[in-house]
Amino acid sequence: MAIEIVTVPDLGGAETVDVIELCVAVGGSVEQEESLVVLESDKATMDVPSPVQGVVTKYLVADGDSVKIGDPIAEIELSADATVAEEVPVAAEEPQAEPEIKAQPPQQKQAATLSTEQFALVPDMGSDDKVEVIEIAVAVGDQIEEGDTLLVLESDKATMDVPSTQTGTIKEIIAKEGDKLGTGDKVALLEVTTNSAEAVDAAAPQPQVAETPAQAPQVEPPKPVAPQSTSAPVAATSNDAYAGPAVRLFARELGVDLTKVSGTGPKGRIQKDDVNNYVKSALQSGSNASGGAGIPQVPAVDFSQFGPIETVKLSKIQKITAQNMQRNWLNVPHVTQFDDADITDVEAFRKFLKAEGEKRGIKVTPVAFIIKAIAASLAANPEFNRSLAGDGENYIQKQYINVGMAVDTPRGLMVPVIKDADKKGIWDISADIITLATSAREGKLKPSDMQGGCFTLSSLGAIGGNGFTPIVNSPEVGILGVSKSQIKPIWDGAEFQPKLMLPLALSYDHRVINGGDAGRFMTYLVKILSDIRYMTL
Ligand code: CAO
Repeated sequence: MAIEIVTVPDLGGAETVDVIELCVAVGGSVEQEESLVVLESDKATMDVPSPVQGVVTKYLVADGDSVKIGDPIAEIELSADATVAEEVPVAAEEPQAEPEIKAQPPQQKQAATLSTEQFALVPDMGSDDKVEVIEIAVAVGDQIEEGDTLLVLESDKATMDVPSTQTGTIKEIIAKEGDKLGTGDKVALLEVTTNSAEAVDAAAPQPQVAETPAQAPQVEPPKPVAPQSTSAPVAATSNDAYAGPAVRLFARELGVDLTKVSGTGPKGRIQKDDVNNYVKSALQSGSNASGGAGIPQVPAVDFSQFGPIETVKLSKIQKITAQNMQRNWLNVPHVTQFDDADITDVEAFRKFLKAEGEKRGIKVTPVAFIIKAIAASLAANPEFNRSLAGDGENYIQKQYINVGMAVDTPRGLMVPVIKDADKKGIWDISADIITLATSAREGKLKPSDMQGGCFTLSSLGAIGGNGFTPIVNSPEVGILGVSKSQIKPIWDGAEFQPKLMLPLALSYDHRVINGGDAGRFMTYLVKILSDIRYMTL
């Protein structure tokens, strides 16, 4: 087997530089152009790429060594099919002040646009386990940007977005929901369009997560470029993190924001293991590795140090509910308004219907009247029957009235929808409640039973409590939380009367609903619940 000795290449003017990172373990394989070591002068850091493909059999330098041009760095045993590059450039990056390293000759820029087909792959997940695809986030024909989520994977511990490492168009989606994928599996085929001049400009190698099919045009490997003098960064981005190109590429593949990763290398430089450890700890704490829009993560706690514990798997429904609740809580500016409705007469009427209900085999509970009243209030206050359009420029006014109903089931919270509630009477609504709540508890709801809701009711009346603030079920804009009715003394102008009062809490999306709209909706709802003759109008 042939051995290649890799030496320190032309440093572009610097006399000596320090070795600050050995990128490949001894015995590890290295691709041509993959970083072998990182060197640092007092002005800039440089990755030294391997000129050949092979196995690193020995490093001839150690972390912290000072080296100069021509010094041997490593021994590489060549792969059988390896070819030696004529000249391997140093990719310099991140100068920290005015660089003294001489500029290399500028590359000739070509204005041509290169279009290649590349596979998006599952990035290294830090283990050999396969995890399930729970959501495909793109469709064929979608234009996507680097960083856009392609699909969502779910392990035992957490869900993880797989971001695209390229900007382009989705040609084909290879993965399906329910597939089990592992590191390197194909997700989708992208048509990637690159301005060739930009490609030549880029100091970092092309991301390796995308495979280039044989027939695709090849993009020239990156050539050395002079370190650019940088102006002060405006905001902390991954570009500001202290890491080499190989680590940056690795972090991009995993969707990791490097500004959140602590570096354990010399002078706090972030190394590949630091990124791995960050992802592992994010997965263990059940958080999204990308840090959830910059929101600080709750640290993982070993509760067993305080007493006996049991770790219980979340059901699929519980996990989806958790994601939806967090998404809605973070996206929707919530306001909650409170009132009590006098349902003394409704309750008397409900009891009056009991005998008839027994004949029909339908039990009428207060929930049927509340749903009927919500439907009437939506008709009278159409602001609550809107959703914000995805473009942020429009809202959608719905002309149908479907009311979702939160159902507490042993496997988690489900929200089936009572369709056309405005067109249904109390018997039909009661029958729907029974059918849907039973199906939900038995796990027999169809997807269509849970789609198309305009507004949601969350009733804890049968359980208890004075009030709670429900979370809007976005993209709906309103939700009514109902608590347990109680007899209360209500002043009628002459004396206190015992009245059955129903506590109501209306949460709404303040982007779509104003306080005045909410006040009118609630006042109308209270009025018709207090006197159901209004429901007939
Ligand atoms: N005040 C006082 N009593 C009430 C009431 C209220 N607001 N609402 C219902 N009740 C009574 C009913 O009249 C019934 O009593 P009787 O048997 O004496 O007539 C009893 O409570 C039980 O009602 P129910 O729960 O069987 O049926 P329902 O129609 O009231 O509710 C449903 C159906 C699906 C809304 C309910 O079963 C349920 O799952 N509620 C939980 C919703 C939930 O989890 N919300 C939170 C979501 S966010 O975490």
